[in-house]
Amino acid sequence: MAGLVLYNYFRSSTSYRVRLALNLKGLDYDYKAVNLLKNEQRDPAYLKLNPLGGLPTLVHNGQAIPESFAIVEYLDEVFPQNPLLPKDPYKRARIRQFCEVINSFMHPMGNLKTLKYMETKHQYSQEMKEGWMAHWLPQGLETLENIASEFSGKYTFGDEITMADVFLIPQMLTSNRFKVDTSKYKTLTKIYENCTKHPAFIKADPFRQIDTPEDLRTK
Ligand SMILES: N[C@@H](CCC(=O)N[C@@H](CS)C(=O)NCC(=O)O)C(=O)O
Repeated sequence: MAGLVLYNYFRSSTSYRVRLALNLKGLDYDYKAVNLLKNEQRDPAYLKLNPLGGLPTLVHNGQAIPESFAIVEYLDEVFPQNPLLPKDPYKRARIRQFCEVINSFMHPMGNLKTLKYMETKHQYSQEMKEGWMAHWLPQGLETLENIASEFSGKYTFGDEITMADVFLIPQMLTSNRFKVDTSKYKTLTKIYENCTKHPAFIKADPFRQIDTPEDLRTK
């Protein structure tokens, strides 16, 4: 088990990124479920590991690492098998750019705390939340599509899976969940179809985790 413990939630897209990185590297880990709907991410014990109360947190040999971007990079450094970044510095920079569009621009727009705030302070209905997402997410998806159409092969950057795919697939799923039409992004759709056939992606799928509720579980 290499002393790896992952605090995560089946539906959290940032958790999904880290499950993907672990699976792609063939690493076993102890799955600790933190239920976002029960606000368990605000429990004082969890806040000691992750002061912003976000999922996921990886604990490796007793040391906690919050933030999925930092975790994925850490795993890639400590477990070099099946690298998630190529050697070429230019491509590495463009992959990080691609991941940043997702991590810094797209993900915060749909984060639970963002949408909860809109709901409680500004009386946002589900329809208004979908309108909010329909405004912001296509801007990110458009940028991702342009980058992917420049670099893609079977996956986002050529024919090897990289960190870009680890960030992209969870965000595509979130976009679809908020009824943002991703089918018009042809390159991203092709990559999504290729990735989701891969065993590491099947194993990390939100609808196949130990904390996936029965009614959402893939049969
Ligand atoms: N930038 C952080 C974001 C962490 C984050 O906020 N994750 C979401 C789940 S996808 C969460 O835990 N939200 C809890 C909340 O909004 O209260 C990361 O990549 O790890």
